[in-house]
Amino acid sequence: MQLDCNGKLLDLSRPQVMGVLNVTPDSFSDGGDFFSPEKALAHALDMEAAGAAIIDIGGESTRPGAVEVSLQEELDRVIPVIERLQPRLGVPMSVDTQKPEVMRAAVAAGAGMINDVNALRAPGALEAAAGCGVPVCLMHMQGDPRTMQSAPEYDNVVDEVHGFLAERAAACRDAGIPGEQILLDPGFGFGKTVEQNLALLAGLAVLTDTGYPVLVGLSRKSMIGKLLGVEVEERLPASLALAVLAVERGASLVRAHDVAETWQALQMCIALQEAGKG
Ligand code: 9MG
Repeated sequence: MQLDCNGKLLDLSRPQVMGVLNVTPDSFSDGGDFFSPEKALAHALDMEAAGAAIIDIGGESTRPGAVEVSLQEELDRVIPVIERLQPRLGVPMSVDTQKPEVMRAAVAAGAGMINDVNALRAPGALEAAAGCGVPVCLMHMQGDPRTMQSAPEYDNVVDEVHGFLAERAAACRDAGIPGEQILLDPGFGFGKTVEQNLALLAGLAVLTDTGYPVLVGLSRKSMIGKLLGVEVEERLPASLALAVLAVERGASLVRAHDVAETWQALQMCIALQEAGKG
């Protein structure tokens, strides 16, 4: 399965890594590391060389408690980076944004996918994404980043996340986005307790059975810290384990900070799948 991402292809016939590029001063694990355009560019090229099949570029942190940034600030952070990477990257870029104006400007600058943690619910976002003509990733989030971790509640987290994503996918199709351009994401850590995250991972087949490719973001997330008592910079082994567990349950795309290590882990899943044992 190949997705056309604004002229660059994303091959989802096998699991792939989405490299994280946060052009922010305050993201939870790498805030400030790639805030200057030069550092952002170098990091994106490094992630491509390490095996990333797509680079996800965001200018607004979505960590719990993050403050919103203005439209102009977000544009100023991401658009110059996308413009400069467009001729230099062989792999596509996605733009991590909730704002319709950023979606349009990013795709005009060369981005090939929209990654919206708000599942295109902002006013005008659905229409903007449909007009852009690129694939979209719809993520589930209960609440918003400022409040989402205060007391998340579900009767059945797997059914509720599935129902929400199915409804958003239908809204996308009604707005003219073809089904082949839709990815789903359960939104690990976005308004979920550790137990709810684990239930979602255990029940991931409910999402992969929809036929839409499933993206997961588990890299360095706080559920690892809460379960194991380890700091952000010590979460690589658990992040790799979670990536493999997600791929074993049918995930197609793994959003990760540590691209080389994650790609190495996924290649073992692929080897087993290709040997007919996976
Ligand atoms: C931007 N961002 C941060 N975490 C994420 C996750 O888990 N999934 C997606 N799609 N985007 C994320």
